Parts: sequence; C-alpha cells; structure tokens
Amino acid sequence: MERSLTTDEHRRLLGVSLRVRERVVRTVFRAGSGHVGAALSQCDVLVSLYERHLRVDPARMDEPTRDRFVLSKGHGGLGLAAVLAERGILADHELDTFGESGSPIGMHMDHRKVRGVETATGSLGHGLGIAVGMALGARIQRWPTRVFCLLSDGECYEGSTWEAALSASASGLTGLCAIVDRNRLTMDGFTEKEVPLEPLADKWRSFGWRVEVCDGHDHAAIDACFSRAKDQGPAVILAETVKGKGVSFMEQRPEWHYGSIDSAKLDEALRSIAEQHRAALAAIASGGAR
Ligand SMILES: Cc1ncc(C[n+]2csc(CCOP(=O)(O)OP(=O)(O)O)c2C)c(N)n1
Repeated sequence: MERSLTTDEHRRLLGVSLRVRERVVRTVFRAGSGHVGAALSQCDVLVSLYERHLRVDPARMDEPTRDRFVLSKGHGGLGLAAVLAERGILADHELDTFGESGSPIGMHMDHRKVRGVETATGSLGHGLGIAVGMALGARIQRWPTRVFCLLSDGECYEGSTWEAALSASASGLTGLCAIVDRNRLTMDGFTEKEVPLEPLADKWRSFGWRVEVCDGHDHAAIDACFSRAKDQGPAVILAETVKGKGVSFMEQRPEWHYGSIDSAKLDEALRSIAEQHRAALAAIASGGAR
C-alpha cells in the first residue's frame, strides 16, 4: 500500500479520530440516544477528509468556491457534528445540544440550521444526486470546487443512487468523489446475507466510475485514495469499515446501529476507544498499518 503520510501526521490523525470517537459516545450519553454505530464506522474517513482534503475555511463556510461535503447517509449526522466540532466549524456548546428538543442540531442535520452542513439529508439515496448537481454547478462557474459525498452501503440498494452514478459518468465529472462506508451492515442485518451487493467494485466500474478500495480505518490508506481520486473522477472509494469501530462491544452488532448508553457503558466505551488508540499507535511505531 502506497504511504503518503509521515509518521507524525499519521499520529496526529489518530489523535483527531480518538477525540471524535470520544465526542460521539459522550454526545450519545448526553442526548440519550443516537446512531452511534454509523458514526463510529465513518469516523476515520471523515477525519481524513476534513483534516487533509476538504478545502474549506472554518471561519468562512459561505465562501462560494469552497469544496463541498454531502453526507448522503444522513443518519451519520452525529458523527459529522463531532468532526465539525473538532475542526472548529461548530462550537462545543453547540454540539452539546445535539438531539435535544428545540436544538438546531437534530439527529439528521439541516443546512438551514447548522453551519458547515451543505444540505439536509436523512432519506437515504438522495445525496449523490445532490452532489452531482453541485459538481455540475461548480464546473459551469469554473470554480476549483471538489465535491465529496459519503454514502452508506445500504444506499447502494437505492435506485436513485445508480441514476446519479450514471449521470456523473455521462457528464465526465472529474471534481466528484464518492465514498461508500462499506461496513456490510444495514439497520438490522448483513448486506451479503440479505441482498448481496458484491461484486460492488465491478458494479461501480460498470457505471463508468474509477474505483479505489481501502481499509476505511487506515489513515494512510484512506489518504492515498483521496490523493489518487483527485482529478480522476468520478471516483468512488469503497472504504471497508467496521460498524461501531473503536468500541469493541458495539463492533459489527446490528443492535448498535442506534442506541443509548448509561454511565457504565460510557466508561466502558471510552476505555475501549483509548485501548484501540494505543494499539494503533503501537502498530505505527512497529511499522504496521493503522
Ligand atoms: C429511504 C429510506 N429508507 C429507510 C430509512 C431508514 N433507515 C435509516 S438508516 C437505515 C439503514 C442503515 O444501514 P446503512 O444504510 O448501510 O448505513 P450504516 O449505518 O451501516 O452506515 C435505514 C433503512 C431511511 N433513512 N431512508
């Protein structure tokens, strides 16, 4: 695997992922519930994107030529809110209201209410079409804008996703990069046991997309995919992930798609996140991945 990160940068990204995961579980504890498994699954991909590839200025999120990120898997809003807070786009006190009655920051976020959110999502299957429209608009304006879109693998069951994929390749949209959070789980079961999606890479290729496949928790691998996808679009990164990643009692368990945690579970979750972080640092020190 091509490595584009220095060891120091890799350690820094792991530190950001650690803090994002801590924010996610603390927020679920405070809010009383949330899509915790989905948020932990997408965490490392979004950290890589926001820390190294998405060209935005946190102080000027309305700058017209900025890059755009569309969270097509809208139930990942909890995880995106934690990343926005870590990047300084959302204030900590704003994140603290996540999911509260009357708060602007709901479980599915709304661009009219939350700074840094580009479009309202929640109904699966619509984000890629919106991202295609944004990329076409940027091309017409001759802006340098790149558009990134995170889909869940469950969204690859939606016909509208494939309509958008067809139109993106027909339009030769180079500034568009989709990422599929390929954790192989939906809300209540495993994709390959229910309606198999494999061979998923071949499906995207046959729709005219350049395909990258990587370990969606290996920052070096994710970073290399984002770098290769630049100007190569439309490109899709199939990020092989683990739902609930970082909290061992949640990993690959459908019941943690959405849930609540009491203070004992919060402590257990924080311990698990810290342990996995230490293991990842040790792997880097010994020359291994993650
Ligand atoms: C059109 C539509 N149908 C159903 C739902 C309800 N729903 C929310 S999340 C989800 C599936 C979750 O699995 P996946 O999409 O693979 O996302 P993951 O959490 O695994 O990243 C479903 C069916 C929805 N939000 N939108």
